[in-house]
Amino acid sequence: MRVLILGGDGYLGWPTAMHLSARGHEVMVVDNYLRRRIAREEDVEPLHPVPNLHERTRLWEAHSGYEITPRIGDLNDWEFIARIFEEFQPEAVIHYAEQPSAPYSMLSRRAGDLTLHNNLGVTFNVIYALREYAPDAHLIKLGTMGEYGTPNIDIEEGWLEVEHKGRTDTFLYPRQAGSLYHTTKIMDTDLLWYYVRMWDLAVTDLMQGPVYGVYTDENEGDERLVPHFSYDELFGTVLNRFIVQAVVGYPLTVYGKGGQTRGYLNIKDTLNCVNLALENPPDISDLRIFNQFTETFNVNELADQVQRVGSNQGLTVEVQNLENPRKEAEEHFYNPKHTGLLDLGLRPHYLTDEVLEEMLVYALRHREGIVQNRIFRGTRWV
Ligand code: USQ
Repeated sequence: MRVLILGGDGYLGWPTAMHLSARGHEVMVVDNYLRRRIAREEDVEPLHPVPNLHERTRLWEAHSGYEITPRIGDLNDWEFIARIFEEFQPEAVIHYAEQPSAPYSMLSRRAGDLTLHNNLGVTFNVIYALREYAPDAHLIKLGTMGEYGTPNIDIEEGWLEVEHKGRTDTFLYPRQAGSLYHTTKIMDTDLLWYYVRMWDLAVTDLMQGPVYGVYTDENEGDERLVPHFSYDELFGTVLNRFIVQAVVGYPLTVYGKGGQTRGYLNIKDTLNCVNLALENPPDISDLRIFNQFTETFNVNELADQVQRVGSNQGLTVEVQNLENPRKEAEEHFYNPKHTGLLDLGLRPHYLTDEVLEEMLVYALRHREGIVQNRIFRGTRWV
């Protein structure tokens, strides 16, 4: 299949590109290096430098024999995205091309404005490019579990049947995000749902939880192929951050009471989920939604696991409850359904001690590159 990966330089975009390329798909990756630019501006660069996208595709070809075509440009620019779709004629489009950080979106008016315009502008252009150049292509869009927030009832997989005054109908599950970034994902879903109804698009919206890990089947054995690994407050997801903190003896930064529960997944399962969605497309005129995570943990549980496994490795790991810079529920009910991807055949990689050990070993190897001042700056929500 011709698969177009938007945001193909990112933490998940690049591993996805290699994963699908290794399965024999013809892959084009597109990126404007926004993530790299923000990291430079905010001085939050990843654990170690990664090659640019052109260089990565050369390394991949030498490693695997498969070719990936790179394109650098801004998908918010209609002329650029139209050219890409016209040239490549994608049969599937995987859309990661968004500013992915909740704390960054809350940093300043400028950062919020960038997040809003980038995320919605790109999604809108993707919808138009599909209609214009690839109306039969399947769009796989990365959403987030954070679209649902933490409601006091079970979270269904995308949709909720509502009975009201004796009549019933099905609606998008109520959404109430906890950051501007998460709100842009809600707005993306609304845009997609509108155009699915208008233009008969075939869309899968993946509500993904925080991802952890670095190794995938495609990069094991060649560290130049691993994705950028962020441990800073803006771009690092919580478990990746705790691993790096454990390695440098920085007390694990548990925000508030630490009872915040989320659905987590290994980076390997992100790739498997996207692949399953690709291999099992929805019907046209369908917005199919999957909740994409494999296990739930609260922050305290993650900190305890990292502390235990770190201590077994001879590290001194302390845990610190910081005043929460975010505005979020620190103790709450959380029961999200996640059977759709399991029904398609997902076999989860759970968070075992071995997985944590592997991450610790990786971070220890790059210990010299850890800049302590990137770990916590206290970007406040309010
Ligand atoms: N947290 C801490 N200490 C830290 C960092 C985070 O206690 O040092 C807490 C947060 O307050 C939050 C939880 O851990 O309650 C998860 O935080 P996170 O930074 O790992 O995740 P989040 O900001 O929600 O965003 C990440 C990705 C985003 C994705 C989202 C999925 O950056 O792109 O959409 O996870 S979800 O959380 O399900 O919305």
